[in-house]
Amino acid sequence: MVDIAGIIMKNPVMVASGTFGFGKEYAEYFDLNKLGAIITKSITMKPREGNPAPRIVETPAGMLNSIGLQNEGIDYFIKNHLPFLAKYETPLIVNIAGESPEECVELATILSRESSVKGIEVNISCPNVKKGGMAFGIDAMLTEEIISSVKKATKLPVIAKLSPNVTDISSIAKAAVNAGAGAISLVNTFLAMAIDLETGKSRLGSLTGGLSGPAIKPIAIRMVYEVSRAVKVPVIGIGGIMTGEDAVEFMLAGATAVQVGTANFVNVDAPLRVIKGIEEYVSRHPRTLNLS
Ligand code: RRO
Repeated sequence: MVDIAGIIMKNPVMVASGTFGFGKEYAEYFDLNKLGAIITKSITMKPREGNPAPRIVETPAGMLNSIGLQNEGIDYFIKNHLPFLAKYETPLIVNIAGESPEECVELATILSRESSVKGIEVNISCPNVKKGGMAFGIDAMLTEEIISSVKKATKLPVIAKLSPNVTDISSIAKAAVNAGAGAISLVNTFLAMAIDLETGKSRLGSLTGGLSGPAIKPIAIRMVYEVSRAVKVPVIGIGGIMTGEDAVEFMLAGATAVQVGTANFVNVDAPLRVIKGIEEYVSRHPRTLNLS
């Protein structure tokens, strides 16, 4: 059992926002009840069309994305995605993104009325939007403002998802915890770029995007290490986790749980492989990692 701000999970493996849609496609391949928790793609108040194509580019040991927060809005989510997700016993955490503290408050208020929602992950770290997103998460004062507004609007556990695009991740994490975050997810993607040698232009329609995958793992682990020593709430490690061993590395650095992201695009059952890999590690090293 793993307790993240009162969200009780049967194992420490969650699926990262934006890499698992709303679960339906993956449910055709495995039982979603096997997951520690499900985190949805970020939701905004109004539908968003997202950024111009191309939106995804493969890079050495990673990928760039610039989806631009495409989603159908909260009303559509509640009507069309929530009933499906509510059928599972796996805790459901909804990731919210707003252009303003007010939008985040509105989203949290609406989601708090839904009994199937067990937690809110606040995305203050999207690198691909002009307003909100990373602009909040790279500023400790704005981080504190957003998280405390959301916290006042809901009794649900609030998780702050942080951006790695900062010089001092611990100070941002401390601001989020001071504001009432019950856990910290880190990291979102690294602002990055790739150039097409034939055209001489960016390979992404929006020029820059967020780098994820194994390329970022060591930096993410360093950040988890720093933050887990700076705050007293659980840290959820994210960044290039492909195997159980990767997940264990994050846990040994200080993470209480992990999220599998980019790996979901490589293997449809990536989170199950990670769960199995952690179990195998624990049976080989019962004293190194104690998850009971
Ligand atoms: O939609 C996106 O482009 C996106 C989001 Br909201 C995010 O939080 N992180 C990311 O890499 N892409």
